Amino acid sequence: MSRAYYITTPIYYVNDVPHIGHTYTTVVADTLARYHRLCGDDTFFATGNDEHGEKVAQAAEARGVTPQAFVDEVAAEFRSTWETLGFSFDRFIRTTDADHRKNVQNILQQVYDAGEIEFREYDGLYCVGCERFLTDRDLEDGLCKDHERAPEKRSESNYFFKMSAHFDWLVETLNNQPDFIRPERYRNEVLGMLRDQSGLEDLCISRPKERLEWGIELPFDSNYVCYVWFDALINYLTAAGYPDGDGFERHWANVDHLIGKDILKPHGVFWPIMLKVMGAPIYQHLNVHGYWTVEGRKMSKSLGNVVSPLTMRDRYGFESFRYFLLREMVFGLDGNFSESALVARNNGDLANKLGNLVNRALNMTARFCDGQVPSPGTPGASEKSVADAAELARREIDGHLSALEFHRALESLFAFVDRVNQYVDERAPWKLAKDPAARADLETTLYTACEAMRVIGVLLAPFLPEAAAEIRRRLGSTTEARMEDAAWGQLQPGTATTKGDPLFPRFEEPDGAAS
Ligand code: ME8
Repeated sequence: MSRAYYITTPIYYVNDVPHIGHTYTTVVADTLARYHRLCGDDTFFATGNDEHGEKVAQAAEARGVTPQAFVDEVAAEFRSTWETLGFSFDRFIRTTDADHRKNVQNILQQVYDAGEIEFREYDGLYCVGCERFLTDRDLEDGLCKDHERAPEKRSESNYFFKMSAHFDWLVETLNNQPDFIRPERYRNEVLGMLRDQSGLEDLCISRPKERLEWGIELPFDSNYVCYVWFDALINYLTAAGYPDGDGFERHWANVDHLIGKDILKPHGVFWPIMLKVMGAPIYQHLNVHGYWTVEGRKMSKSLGNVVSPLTMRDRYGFESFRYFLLREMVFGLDGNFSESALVARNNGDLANKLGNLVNRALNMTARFCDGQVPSPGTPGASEKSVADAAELARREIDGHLSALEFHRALESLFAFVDRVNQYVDERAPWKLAKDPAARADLETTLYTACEAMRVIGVLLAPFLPEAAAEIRRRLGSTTEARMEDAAWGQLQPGTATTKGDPLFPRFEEPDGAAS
């Protein structure tokens, strides 16, 4: 029986256009979703947009349009970009969706009825960038650390979620489930926040309408709208069909959240406590990745160094960019993007290793075997070692993906590509072709090279779905890949093959890049 699996990305704010950061998280989620589907798991993948809150209201006002018109436009752009890039999401959720608004109101009422929300007077320093009141810890020289601007002094009556009553429970949960938040450094970070609770208090979950109208109205007080984070986190439930949609319970029982380190506190502290209070099962894993810098610098609109996935696609092809993102970043640590590093990865791994293998295996099959997969003779020690290497790659990829080590999974896959290239070099089919007595050896060699390519076309599918499908197509298969197909020896002799263009073009070093 297949296992259920649910993977989420953060829902991105609509006051920005899709960039390398959003693309990275979504590429990782897409890779995991595709891997689980490959393994036959009942997989659900959700992404979307976070559309309420003060920042959005301000951005709409600056553009002279209503918030609804503004979010409709930007959400359409996000969605179409994600579709253009081929992400395989099952639901694109928007927090303005009717089912989501209803869920947020029902949950608020439930939590209020349970006595977990209280009305209080509050004075504090508010950062519009963070959409929350700041504490001393959030400040450096009087400025918000994240947004480098001065917060505003505000005094308001508001509703508070009595979150602090549950901190001890959360510490216990983190201690009992070591992989609840991973990698471990982020679990420790959350434990640190909970230990010295200076940065944590009860959570203000309302905004008076006189200040902000753009949000979901509190069901128990129409003078207020819901705080954007309380609304946004609930998206993960709505997207999977909460409360009684088809498959909701199954998927929710196996949910993996994926986020960047910037939003650790709401996901590591607010969210598990919200789930506990509403009586829903707590998520399985919170997976936290690091931040991309660009040519060694923080990415920002003012520096003009924001990397767009569509620009990268136009310049290098999206899969080359996708490969770079997965191969270059160690999940959990920060990574640096540079076009010259992307070009080096593209030329070195994709064009020279993988592209070259596909190219020569198919060219020689065309030349020496009329384009048909030949019959293998009895496999010798080197054929067996290639078959063993295929199985090792499959096992290693599985282990690395379970540990979120995408770069190592690709290293294992490319170690197999290297092994096959080495095998072809050793067997030198171009020499065997000159000797009629070596015909059986030639056929065994080309069969082995094509079979290895077929297995690569399966194992590569979660990472580079288009290139993988193209490899399988050139070997006569147009069906979706399944993990069972990665077992050695399934390629049928006599299968017609197609040569095709180079799988990955080589690129010149970009102008001005360090060599
Ligand atoms: O925080 N490097 O949305 P957001 C890596 N709406 N990842 C990056 C990145 C970078 N330089 N920049 C952004 C929000 N990201 C909320 C989320 S969820 C209930 C609500 C990615 O548009 C990374 O995944 O600011 C980060 O966590 C997310 O975009 C923040 O997206």
